[in-house]
Amino acid sequence: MSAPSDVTVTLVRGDITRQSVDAVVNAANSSLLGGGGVDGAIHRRGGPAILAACRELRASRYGKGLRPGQAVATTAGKLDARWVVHTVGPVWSRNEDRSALLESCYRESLRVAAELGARTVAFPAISTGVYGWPMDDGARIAVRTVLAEAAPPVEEVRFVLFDADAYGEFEEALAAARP
Ligand code: AR6
Repeated sequence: MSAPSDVTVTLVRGDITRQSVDAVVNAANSSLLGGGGVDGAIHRRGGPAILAACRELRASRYGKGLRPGQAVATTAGKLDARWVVHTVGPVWSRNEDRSALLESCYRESLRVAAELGARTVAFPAISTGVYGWPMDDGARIAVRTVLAEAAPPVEEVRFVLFDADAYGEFEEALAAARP
């Protein structure tokens, strides 16, 4: 699979809440009301405006919560970004192949970001923390889906990886996807 020629995929090691981009993707949970990991960090640094917007979404369109694979945008509050796109990754299962849901997280987040007019989008490694997805497989799915789906107005997709292991797995996945 080849990337649309005008989309750049970059890898950065660091904290996604420190990125200066149009859209920051959050690895949220169905409640949309915050949690640990990336979710906790985004709400902490972004401030209460994000939680207020999430509460409004729960009261209006997502009374039953956001389902795994779905994505929805809010303000980015005090982050150096215009929007946070919240998506809910699948919990890893040894017995059931849930990779279509993980693909859907990346695809739907890109769709929501593009609809808003985002040109730069930062992703964490969705589901690879609390939700237990193996990093090598999570990286392959992330890279494959983004290369296939990212399209204008999105110009740059930046994977922001927290540690050296995650960075290495994404580097390998990217090299394998476009030799
Ligand atoms: N910047 C970039 N990556 C990070 C950061 C950060 N600030 N913090 C953690 N990571 P996780 P999930 C990495 O657990 O697996 C929350 O409680 C982390 O090392 O944030 O999708 C939600 O509310 C890992 O590789 O998300 C849900 O309940 C990756 O980001 C649940 O966790 C994702 O880890 C979602 O679990």
